[in-house]
This record gives sequence, structure tokens and C-alpha cells, in this order.
Amino acid sequence: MRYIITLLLLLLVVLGVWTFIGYEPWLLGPGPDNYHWWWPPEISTFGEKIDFLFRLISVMILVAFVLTGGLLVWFVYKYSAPREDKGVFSHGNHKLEMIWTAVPAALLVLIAFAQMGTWADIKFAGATKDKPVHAEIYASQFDWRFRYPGPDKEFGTVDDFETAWELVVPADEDLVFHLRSQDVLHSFFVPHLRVKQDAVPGMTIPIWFNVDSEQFIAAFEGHEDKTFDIICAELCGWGHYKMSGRVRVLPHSTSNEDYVGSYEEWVDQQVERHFSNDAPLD
Ligand SMILES: [Cu+2]
Repeated sequence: MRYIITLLLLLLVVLGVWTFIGYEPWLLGPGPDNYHWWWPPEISTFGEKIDFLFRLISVMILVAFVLTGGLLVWFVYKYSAPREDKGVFSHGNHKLEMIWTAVPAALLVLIAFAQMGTWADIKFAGATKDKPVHAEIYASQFDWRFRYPGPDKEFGTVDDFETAWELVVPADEDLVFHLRSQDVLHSFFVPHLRVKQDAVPGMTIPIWFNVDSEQFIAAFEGHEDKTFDIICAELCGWGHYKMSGRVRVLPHSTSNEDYVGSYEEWVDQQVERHFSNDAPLD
């Protein structure tokens, strides 16, 4: 029995370590065949920075997990053996308490410094200053709606239009969005873009991202469906599980020749559809 319990605990530690190693960029290198257990491939300009922080924190967790898990397995094995001697009761150890306060504190300070630049780039108000708003994002129980300013790039004018579920964006451009909630707390989460932001009722929260077209093409090569998921990452009610949407990326047209299939063509189609009674649905 002693051996079985020790082995089961050891198996738990080994399986735990295995899930860490399954995290794609570690051992297997990036590529479409790798596991992607933790994240899909990243396709935004700041994705690599988020992944670096994720890896840094994962390494810390892995080391702590192996140490504590290994100790647990060893103690279970060692102290479950039949013994004659009496147990030792001890209370408080100043040295140990200093160590397990100082080490986590030092690690937290390390994380705080490591994330400062990335956080300032992605989340601080200055990061989105002076850039026009690409679309407004409305979260509500249980769907996503997107409001675009239309060809004149101004909200509140006659050519504004809306889409439901699908957010269409051009590639290779810093895109700013205003995120709002119409009822309860939601969270706008796009794993491919490494974007996650709470939507809070009564607040307009700016977010931004930039889809890197080269990374996008590499990640979706050979895939028939080139859209990716929007998920609500905040438990928001009974229908939370179905509060999903998708992102579609289109290239910018720089000339008349590449107008077909471009973001500009899509905008024109949407405007036309909103002003016509007999336009086809897609
Ligand atoms: Cu939600």
C-alpha cells in the first residue's frame, strides 16, 4: 500500500510536469504540428512579449511544483514506513519562515519589473492616445456586437454600421477599440491575439492590437477556416458558455488591383447592405 500511494503521487507530479512541457515553445519549437495545449499560435505584434511573461511565470511555477511535489512524494514514502520512535512536535522556525517569505517576495518583485514595459505598451492610457477608434465593442448577455464608424471614420454619422458575432479587422495596423458592457461584467478574450480585457458596465475601456500579417499567414497556412475565436472570459450568467464570436482578418487595399477581398471592399459592402432593402445577406 505504501508503494502504491507513493507511486500514485509520483505519477501526479510526472503528469503535472508533462503538461508544462506540452506548452509549445519550450521543447518542441514553434510550428503547426506542436501541441498548443496552453495557447494557440500568437499573431499580434505584442504576442511574443505576453508569451515571454507567460513562460517566465510558468518556469517559476514548474520549479516550485517539482520541489514541493518531489518533497511530498519523498516524505510520504519515508514517513509511512513502520517506526518505533516517537514523533517530534515542533512549532515555528524563524529561519524557515524568513526563507519562505523572502523567496516569494523576491520572485514577485522580479515579475513586477519584468512585466512593466509590456504592461505600459499594451494597457496604459498613453498606448492608445491620438489613435482613431476602429470599432466599438458591445458585450451583453450573451453576445458580442461591433459598431464601425463607416468610410468617413466618424461615429454617430449616417454611414455607421454594426455586425454581430464577427469582428472584421485589417492587418498590419494599430487598431484601437472601445469596449463596453450593456449589463454585467464580461471579458473580451482573443487567445490568438493575446488580448484579454474586462468589460465593465458604465465604463468605456480602450484596448488595442495589431495583427501581424506574416504571423497570421504562417499560423493559418493550410487551414480552410481562417477566422479565430472571441471568448467571454468572465462568468456572466447561464449563457456564458455560448458567448463566443470570431475575428476575421482582411488585408488593406493599397491600390485598385487588390481592392477585391480587402478590408475596404468589406466596409463598402456593409454600407451598401445597410442602405439597401434587397441586398443578399453576405
Ligand atoms: Cu460574458
